[in-house]
Amino acid sequence: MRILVTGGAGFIGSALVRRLIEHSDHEVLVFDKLTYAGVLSSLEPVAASDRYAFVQADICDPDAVAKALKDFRPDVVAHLAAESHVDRSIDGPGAFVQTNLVGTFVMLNQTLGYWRGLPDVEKAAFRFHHISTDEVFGSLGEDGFFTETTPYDPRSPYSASKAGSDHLVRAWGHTYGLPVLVTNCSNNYGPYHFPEKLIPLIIIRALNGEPLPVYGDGSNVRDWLFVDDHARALQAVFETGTPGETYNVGGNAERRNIEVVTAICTILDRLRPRADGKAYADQITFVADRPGHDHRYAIDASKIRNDLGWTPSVTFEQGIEQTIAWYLENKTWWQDILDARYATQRLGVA
Ligand code: NAD
Ligand code: TDX
Repeated sequence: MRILVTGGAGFIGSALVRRLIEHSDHEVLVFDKLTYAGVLSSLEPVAASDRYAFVQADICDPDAVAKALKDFRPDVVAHLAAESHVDRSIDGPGAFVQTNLVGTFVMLNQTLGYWRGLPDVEKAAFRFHHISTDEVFGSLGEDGFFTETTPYDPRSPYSASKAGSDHLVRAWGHTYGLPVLVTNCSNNYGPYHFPEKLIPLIIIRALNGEPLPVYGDGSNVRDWLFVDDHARALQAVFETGTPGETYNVGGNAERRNIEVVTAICTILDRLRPRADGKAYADQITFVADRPGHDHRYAIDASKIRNDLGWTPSVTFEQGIEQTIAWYLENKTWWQDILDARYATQRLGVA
């Protein structure tokens, strides 16, 4: 199959592309604008493959999207390109509306034109797979899980823009018959995670001897999934999922933020003890809470398990250990990001 991956230079997109090149026969075209969050070095492991190609372009540009579709003739569009960071959506929501809503509209409209021109057999096999988040469902109390039928209740500019994009995708499926798939996934973590997100931010700041900012009292809960397991889920969905269906993807690994930060500190104490012999946990600092901070997300992933046979392959304890080891061994990857564009746009505690 030929897979066009929007946002393929991002955290999850690059994990998907590495997986497809290394563990399948599919051909991949990455379509990515290379915003501050796009990191080409995340694709270095596959850059030499003749089944991989890259085009730098904006999903909001209809001509660029149409050209990529016409030239590459994909069987699958895996749409991951988005503005993804909640804190940035609070400071500057415009880019989120533009990329996540308008960009998804452009992707759908151009893909519809391309799909309508395909021969019947290719038309039937084609899939537009939209990659979304569990944040569209809002915030849970101490109990309960998000299922595929949980009503939408987005509460941040980021999640509202993703919720709107999910609705657009389903509308293009219902109204125009485009064979769409939607996945809503919980918090990912793993290698190549951009340094502004909680887990890499804590690892890097710990190693740099900086304060480790925990929002509020650290009691907010996220359901963590190792990124390579998400990539496996995405492949299962676009290869074997039923068009028109939604699949929730989650790690069944709920942790309070303070538990995550403490776990990172404990592992670093063992793998890379502080020079002064003190514990990394001494660097933990409670800071002002995120406005509108959702309390808890938790996914019921029984549908994708029962229908497609997907389950996570690693526990949170295994995944976080692997992730920390990767950051220790790949300082160049993240130091380059800190030194370059991101240095002028860094969020969080100075
Ligand atoms: P990311 O921010 O790491 O990467 C986004 C990528 O999209 C970057 O390479 C960026 O250059 C590209 N991009 C942004 N705007 C673009 C545009 N206008 N045109 C073309 N490319 C553009 O994001 P991520 O964490 O890899 O998330 C990927 C997708 O998965 C997003 O749609 C996100 O909403 C969703 N998601 C993320 C998580 C998570 O935990 N990170 C969980 C569930 C769902
Ligand atoms: O410095 C921090 N301190 C802190 O306590 C940061 C950056 C975050 N946090 C908290 C906020 C959240 O409760 O940690 C949790 C995780 O924060 P993020 O890494 O910013 O992720 P989150 O807001 O949960 O959203 C992520 O998961 C769902 C992705 O960024 C989204 O794109 C995805 O849809």
